[in-house]
Parts: sequence; structure tokens; C-alpha cells
Amino acid sequence: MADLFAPAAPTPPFVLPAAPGYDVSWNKDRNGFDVTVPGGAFFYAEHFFSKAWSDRMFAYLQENDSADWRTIDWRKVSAEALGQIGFTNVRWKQDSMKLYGKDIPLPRLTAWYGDPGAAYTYSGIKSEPNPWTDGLLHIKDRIEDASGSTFNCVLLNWYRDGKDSLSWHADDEKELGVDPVIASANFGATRDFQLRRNSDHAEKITIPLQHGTLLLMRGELQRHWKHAVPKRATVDGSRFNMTFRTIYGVIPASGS
Ligand SMILES: O=C(O)CCC(=O)C(=O)O
Repeated sequence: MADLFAPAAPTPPFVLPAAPGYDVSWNKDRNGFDVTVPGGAFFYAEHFFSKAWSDRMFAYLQENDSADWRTIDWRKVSAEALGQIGFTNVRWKQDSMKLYGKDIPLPRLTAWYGDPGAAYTYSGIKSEPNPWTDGLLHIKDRIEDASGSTFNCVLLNWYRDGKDSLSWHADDEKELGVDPVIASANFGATRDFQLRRNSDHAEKITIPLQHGTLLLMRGELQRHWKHAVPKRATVDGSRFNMTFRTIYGVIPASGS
């Protein structure tokens, strides 16, 4: 008999197409939604990190020796000026990509951390990993416990405001292996994360990634779907995203 007093299962803050192959269910034990889509799956936990913990991480990612992160408009800081700032906890950089022979700055700042040897190439840029920090290792441990997967590197993205973005792509580089699990942790302004199926660009799923949200992409998602973070003119503040990954062929550091 149904329990009349059981709390109703939460509803997800995103809509799936009403078509075969799409399903969402509340996972009570893991406090999040298990989602299947044709040719892929993901797990979404809106409040995986507590507000207090996420606030601390938001500060941690910006603390530095010269600017007050509470008041500064990072958009107005030039790439040169940014290069002069000593960030306390993260080695942020402004990468560029070559387009028609010109160096075009990426519309976001990035940083790459991981086990020694976990070098990664994206947008044609090869990055050697910075050594893990305690803050990043703490997040990695929590995500590993929740996902049952292990990770040896993380890409950090800093979207200074809604003008920063990330274009359509899949995390399907050879070094990530077949059907990788990618864990995405999010702090700061809410941004829309979109998924679209390779075979049918018409169907898009828009998932709001909020302060403290965890998204785990898994199954064949990187094979059959692409994802993006589009510009949003109305978003004012910074948003930080971390995607934890595993690069194969790296010899694990002892003790890690
Ligand atoms: O910022 C995000 O949510 C997505 C990040 C991402 O797709 C990537 O780093 O490859």
C-alpha cells in the first residue's frame, strides 16, 4: 500500500524530451536524480556541497595577493594584469587558441591540476598538470566516494560573467579512454549547461548548474552527445566549474 505520509519525490529543475529512451528517477540514497537519455546517462545532485562549504570554495578559488575578490569586476582586468596577480590557491591562466593565424583568447580562464604526467590537450592547447592542492583533493575525495569512480586530474574553468562561455564539444579525447565518467563540480553563479544529441541537434536539454551542484556524466554520453555552456547576458557574477577526469597511461603517484 502506498504510504500517504511519505514525502513526495523532488522534481528535477530541467525538462527531458517526452520521447522513448528518456527517463529520470529520484535516487533517495544519493540525494540526486538518475537520468538516462538515448545513448547516455548522467546523475544530478543539486545540493551536493553545502552552501557554507560552497561559499568557502568560491572564496578559495579567487583569493589573491592584490585584489579584493568580493568587490572587483574581474571582467575589467586585462590578461596582462591578471598574469601579475598572485592567486593564493589556483594558478589561473588565460589561454588563447589560433584562429586564421590569430591568437584569440578563450572566453574563460582555466587551470589544470592532477597527478604528475597527467598532461592534457584541449582546444589544441597542451597543459602539464599543477600539483594537487588540499582543496581540490578534498573535492576529489568526496566525488570519488559518491560516484564509485576514481579521477587523476581536473580542469578548472572560471566564467567571469555571462559573456564567458564554452562551445559545443564532447570530452572524448583518446587519453580519457572509452566512455569516460566525467564529474563536474560547480560554485558561484548558476549557468545553463546544455546537452544535445549528435544525431539530432533539434533536441536540447538545459540543466542549471548551481552553487554546490554535482553532475556526473557517464555511460556513452560523450560518444553520442555534446555539451556547452552558452553565453547568458543576464549573468553578472563568476561561476567556477571543475571537471574531474581520468587520463589513462599515467603511473599513479605513490600515496595518491
Ligand atoms: O563548465 C561546464 O559546466 C562544462 C565544462 C566542460 O565541459 C569542460 O571543461 O570540458
